[in-house]
Amino acid sequence: MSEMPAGSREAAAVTQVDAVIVGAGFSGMYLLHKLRGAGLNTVVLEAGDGVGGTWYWNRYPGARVDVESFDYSYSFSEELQQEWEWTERYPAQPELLRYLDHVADRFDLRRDIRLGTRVTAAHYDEAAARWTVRCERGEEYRATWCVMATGCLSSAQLPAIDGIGSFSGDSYHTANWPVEGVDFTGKRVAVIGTGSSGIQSIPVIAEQAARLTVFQRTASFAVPAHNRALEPGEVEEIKNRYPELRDHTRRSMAGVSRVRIGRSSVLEATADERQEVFARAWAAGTLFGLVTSYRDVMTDRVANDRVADFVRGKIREMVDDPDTAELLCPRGFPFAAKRVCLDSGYYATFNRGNVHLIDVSENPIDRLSEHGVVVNGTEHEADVIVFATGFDAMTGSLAAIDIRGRNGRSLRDKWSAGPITCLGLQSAGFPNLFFVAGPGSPSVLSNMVLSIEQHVEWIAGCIGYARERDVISVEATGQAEQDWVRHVNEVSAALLYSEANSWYLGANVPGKPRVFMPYAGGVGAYRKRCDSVAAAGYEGFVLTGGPARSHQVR
Ligand code: NA7
Repeated sequence: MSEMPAGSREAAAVTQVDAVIVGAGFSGMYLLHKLRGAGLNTVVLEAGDGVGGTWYWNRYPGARVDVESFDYSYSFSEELQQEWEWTERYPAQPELLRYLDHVADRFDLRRDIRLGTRVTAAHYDEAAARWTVRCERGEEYRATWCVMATGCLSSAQLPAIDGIGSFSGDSYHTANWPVEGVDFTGKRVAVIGTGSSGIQSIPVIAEQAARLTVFQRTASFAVPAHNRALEPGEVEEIKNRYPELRDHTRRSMAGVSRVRIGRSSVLEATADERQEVFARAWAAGTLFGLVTSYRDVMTDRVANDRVADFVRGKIREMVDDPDTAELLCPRGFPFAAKRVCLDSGYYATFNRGNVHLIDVSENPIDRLSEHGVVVNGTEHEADVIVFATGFDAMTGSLAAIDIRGRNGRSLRDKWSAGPITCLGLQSAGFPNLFFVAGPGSPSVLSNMVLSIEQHVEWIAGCIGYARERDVISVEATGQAEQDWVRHVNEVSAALLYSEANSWYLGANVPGKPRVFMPYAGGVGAYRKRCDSVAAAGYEGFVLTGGPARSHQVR
């Protein structure tokens, strides 16, 4: 319903709905489907000109998912998972976007998605128990429920390098890639950044470019993807086994079906046994194979070093020039303490004559000049610069919106020393505001689609429970979120994550507080916790009744 009294410009743009969802990626689309099914008048506001979120924006050459397709897909609809045909283990961005477009059409989602609509503010009106959500072009939405489905890696970061505006050639951030693509033929290309986006794009750019110069500040650990087409028989088998596979993934650590955590210690294994186990994990081609090969890879630095040594050995085997190989060998932080990358020809690319690696760990990039990248006084000329420089992860897309809860308190202020949430789902002082895959939930440490589905179902369940009972507001208590934050910290403190400067910790963003943001306790344990909170009538949350029941429900 739109309120459009004649003559009032401000009121003309106000739309009343039951729920506003910010973001039309995997999260926002499924949530729209769920809330609509529960009878809520729901709108999704999406900054992009298409649906797909991460897979709409990250169109850089070589962009691929790093979790196997049959895991990295919705499980909520049996028809959908039976009818969709994944072509590869690790599909590329166009296929993922086709899938998400298909979902939008199949579930008739588009009529409630407003594209090209960037949300700038969300303010809670306590008296009315309603959120007012404002958009860049002035539209306003008022809603009882507001859900930030804004993604963990959606606030792209350009580095703070001097002269960034003075480069006269073309430049692109991997997460803001032009829809029409970029032709690198005959060009001198500079890529800054060697995280996952750099590692995926470099081999593809190298095939086109006349010359490719890679600027590496920190070498990443990458394991082979062994990507390949899925065989028809294999697909059929997976489809037949979906109930069992999905059930396993929901109770697992990382939310993927083919990984089993090793029970023994690296340190107790002989060198030969270790080598055999690592080689098997390497051959499997998954993000999680090595890290789960033994139980102590993420808890014991010496155990972790054995894995790191194995990977360094593999890099030396793959890269012909010994000096380049040494530069590509990650050092100084544990394996998997930064996100592991999947390699589809990355290391081998450095054997090409047109590819050059510049180490900027000791001597950082001085500045960008009109003609290229200056390091240690030397100008490396380029026609195109690609920034594969990552994201203000997990909180960046929330901080970009002026979110104000009870008493006008801003979420940015509340989180100035690090995000504080109850289960990654809510933050006290912000009633009826939910986050999908928020900080404090397994999110980026897991198969994102599985974690998103779990959050969407929990949020929809909570809203349904509240509506059945005339509850007008649901809000995490300060005590519950403190307890949860303590638990999140305890779990990560027992692991090696804090020994690397990663985006998990916000270490890649100047001035960002160093706090480990995701929940490392595993999706199975996390789901149990969320389910028991719900089963206990949303223990740790205050449910406040409407005018007819103005008492506190809990
Ligand atoms: P990442 O993993 O954050 O990688 C960003 C890269 O950019 C990383 O190598 C950074 O080096 C590098 N970087 C950032 N600023 C600079 C400057 N100033 N100079 C040189 N190098 C710089 O982002 P991605 O997009 O690759 O991947 C994000 C996630 O998306 C990934 O983990 C997957 O989950 C999918 P640093 O390591 O900070 O030294």
